[in-house]
Amino acid sequence: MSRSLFVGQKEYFPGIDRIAYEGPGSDNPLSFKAYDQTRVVAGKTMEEHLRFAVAYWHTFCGGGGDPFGPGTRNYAWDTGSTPMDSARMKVDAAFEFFTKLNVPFYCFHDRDMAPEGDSVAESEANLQTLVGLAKERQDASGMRLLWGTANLFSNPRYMNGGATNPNFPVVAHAGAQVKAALEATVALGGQNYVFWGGREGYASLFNTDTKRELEHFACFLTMARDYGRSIGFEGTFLIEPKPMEPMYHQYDVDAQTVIGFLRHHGLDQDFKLNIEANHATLAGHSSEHDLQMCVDAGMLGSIDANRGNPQNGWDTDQFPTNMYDCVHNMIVVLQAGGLGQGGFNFDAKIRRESTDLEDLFLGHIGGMDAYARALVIADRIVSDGRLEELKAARYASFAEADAQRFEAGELNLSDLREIAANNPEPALESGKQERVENLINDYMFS
Ligand code: XLS
Ligand code: CA
Ligand code: CA
Repeated sequence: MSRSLFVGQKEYFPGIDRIAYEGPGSDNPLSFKAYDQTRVVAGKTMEEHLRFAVAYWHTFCGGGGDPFGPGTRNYAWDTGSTPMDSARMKVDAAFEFFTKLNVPFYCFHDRDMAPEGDSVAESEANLQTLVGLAKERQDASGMRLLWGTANLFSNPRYMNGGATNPNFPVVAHAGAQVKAALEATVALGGQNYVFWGGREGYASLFNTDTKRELEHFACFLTMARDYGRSIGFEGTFLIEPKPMEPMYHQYDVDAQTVIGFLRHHGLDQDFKLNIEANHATLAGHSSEHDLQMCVDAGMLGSIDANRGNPQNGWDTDQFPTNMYDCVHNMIVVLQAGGLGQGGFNFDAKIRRESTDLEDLFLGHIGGMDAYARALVIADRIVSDGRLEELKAARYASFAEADAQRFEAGELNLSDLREIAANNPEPALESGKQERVENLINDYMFS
């Protein structure tokens, strides 16, 4: 084992070496079977396409607790003599993990990295200290920050929301936190800044002025945009939709809701969307649906790669291993020309029953291999072109002169009535759903 794989005095993942690509024939569970970072697919390496990120919160802050019981994992980095001490150890553990996993990016909330202090000033100072350490570790390892964000949902003061809280002093606290988190993101060269509307929503209409809260939200996002730009943040602001959990109703329900909101408030030039697969399914969609809505609007920013559980509607944040979903998502991403400065962030946690240290690696390896395989399959599908041909064939009638005038906005309803009345009953055109589904399976398993 090379000592360069860990930093500081202590090795937090002993016995685990750098995870390498060993190919499909390997039976080493701590190796990549499909993710070969240098392999070129559709003109870019796998690393460039996928831009994988580790989520600081699930991987280093989640011990497996749930509403029915405490955590099942005790981590060595949680044993510092003070919260700041543990936070420093956690940074070292995190960078050891990133280096061993060989992943290029990570994402964090302010409170994942630095403990909250007794005052705004102390919280800011804590964050600056830890960000300084993370910056040193980034410079030494080559790791990059995909996005930063602020946790506006854990502290009890945010129980009724952050930016949309009916109590203005709480809104001010949310502002203070976002200001500091933006500064941290800039200091770490973050490529994006995320707003997930944790408790931006409500439980009862009887006590909530939704119009006012949504206006406050837009006001707050505008201030954040302006402050970010004023301190040199050149990345993309991202909104991450989610329909519920923890709030009964959350304002950022799904992709189309957020797109409409951003456009309505003139924020669509600076903001895009971060689509989490499990949030899309919680909203009653598929993840590829929400991705496609973003692509159609020119607003796909990044992806939180995970999955829910088909047996319930919860936000279980499992690692993505369902190949059909991964392939579908990758088709949308490839057809859109890639994620730009976004990436695939594993907003995923190992199960409460997964108590070995190596399970953290196994979860990420599984997700990375799943998306690497999906990339190869999706590239085959997209470059072969048959799927697109079948799709285009369904719209062939729009090449006709009247249809062209319709698309140009040159017809009115009376014109449509004349066309309908003067032509024979339209022939039934099959949607060919079974044909396209079979085709996808042929690509996946041939
Ligand atoms: C929670 C969200 C959260 C965001 C970042 O459900 O997924 O983790 O990604 O605040
Ligand atoms: Ca989630
Ligand atoms: Ca997420």
